[in-house]
Amino acid sequence: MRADVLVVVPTYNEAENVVQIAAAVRGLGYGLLVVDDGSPDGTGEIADGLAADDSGIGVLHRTKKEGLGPAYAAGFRLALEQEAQVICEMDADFSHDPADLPRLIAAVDSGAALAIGSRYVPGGGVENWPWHRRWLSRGGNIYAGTLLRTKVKDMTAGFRAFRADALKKLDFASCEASGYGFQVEMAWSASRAGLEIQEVPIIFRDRARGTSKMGAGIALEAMWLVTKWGVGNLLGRRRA
Ligand SMILES: Nc1nc2c(ncn2[C@@H]2O[C@H](COP(=O)(O)OP(=O)(O)OP(=O)(O)O)[C@@H](O)[C@H]2O)c(=O)[nH]1
Ligand SMILES: [Mg+2]
Repeated sequence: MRADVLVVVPTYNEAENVVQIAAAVRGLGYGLLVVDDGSPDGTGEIADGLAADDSGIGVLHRTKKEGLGPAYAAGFRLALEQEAQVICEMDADFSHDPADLPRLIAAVDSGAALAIGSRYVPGGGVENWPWHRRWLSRGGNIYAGTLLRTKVKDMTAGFRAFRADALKKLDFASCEASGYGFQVEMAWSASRAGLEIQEVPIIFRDRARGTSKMGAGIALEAMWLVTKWGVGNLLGRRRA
């Protein structure tokens, strides 16, 4: 049991995955917080049913779908209020293997402020993703890494563990991005704050059940914001 660890899982129409993902997290002995944006398929109600039988599960209901960023920001606020010491991010669709959570948490236990489950360090990778998703993810990461001048190889990764005191230093409530640009924004903030970031290799697998929420709008938002931050940073450096 690790009552000090809370795994935050955002959900939107994950009725086919939420029971199994909850069982996997609870089986590892970690607390679970589901952040559901009023899923029309009843994910939130299913999660409520699980929470009624297990005090280690919490459900945060939000009224409308606002994207990953605001869902995580609300989840982080609650996690810190509840005094969790290690706060994890994980998708509900098993693209992130819950069995990798102990390695992420171990990295934080041994000193990292932020552990990122990374596809782009030796030992990491992607399985059964279509070529256009691979290209988008790889290209997006190279673009973000170059423009933002960070050493983090997988900026868009959504499988993470934060030490609570490190998370408190990051102004997650003011993040601009609502899609996976949020992940880039958080990794960049952590890097600028001088926090110790450790990338832990993971294999990312395409979802087996349920439908993707990823769309062109999310990718464009991330690209636009990275460009804006990168250019702003460059001008700021020149002025300094
Ligand atoms: N609360 C909330 N969760 C969301 C929202 N959008 C996506 N999610 C969840 O965030 C996680 C990642 O979303 P996915 O749809 O799997 O996006 P993705 O992993 O980039 O896309 P795929 O690889 O195609 O599955 C999943 O657990 C989703 O249910 C949202 O607007 N609100
Ligand atoms: Mg997914």
